[in-house]
Amino acid sequence: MADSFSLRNVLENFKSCLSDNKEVYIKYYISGWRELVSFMNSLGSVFSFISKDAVSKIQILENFLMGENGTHYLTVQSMVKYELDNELVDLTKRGSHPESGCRTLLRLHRALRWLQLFLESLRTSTEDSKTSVMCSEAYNASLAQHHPWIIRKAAGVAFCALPGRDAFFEVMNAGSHQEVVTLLGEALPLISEVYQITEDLYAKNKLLDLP
Ligand code: 1PZ
Repeated sequence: MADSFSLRNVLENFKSCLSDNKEVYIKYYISGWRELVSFMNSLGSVFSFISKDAVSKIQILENFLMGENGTHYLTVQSMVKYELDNELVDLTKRGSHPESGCRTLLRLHRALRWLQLFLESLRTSTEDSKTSVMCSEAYNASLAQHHPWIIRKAAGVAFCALPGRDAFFEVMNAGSHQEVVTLLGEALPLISEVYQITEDLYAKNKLLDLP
């Protein structure tokens, strides 16, 4: 394989995400997503409409982080506070802040729920399990409810192009099947914790339906 994706890198980034006082570092959050995107790209061009959207969202957040107000974008917590305090978020309909950090991160946050469900079903899968089925079940239970019909349709087509379970374990590039399963067992609690902290923060600030 041309690039050096490994599931381990994803794990490392999500591990680095949490600060001592349980804030979520945006830097590692987006690095985790970059790794996932490079993985997805290695699966073929059917997925490029998904990775394009993910990359553009990662880029928006990175621009904030590197920009003149970057110190406010160190963590998800500081971003939410900064953008809300300064009225930089379109709360009910898209207006003058269509690409706020808050609404952009929310899209990735919802996708993280998909990832969590998908990896969990991969971890507990058996030889006759189908990746396409696991993937679409995870999608229907998470992201799908936020997507219009046309995107759900396109996603369904892409899922059919997923490699089978054996090949999928292979491309995760983290050793034998058993080693991948073990690594997933370590990674999932971290991903879940990052997800839950973000979910609670967004719920508390009533940001879960940002347009
Ligand atoms: C390995 C298989 C990959 C399956 C990925 C499952 C996710 C399917 C998502 C399909 C989304 C397609 C395109 C664009 C959607 C956008 O409209 C939405 C909403 O954003 P808005 O329009 O409001 O700005 N974007 C999203 O929901 C973010 C989707 C990010 C998906 C990242 C997936 C990364 C997968 C890693 C694979 C291991």
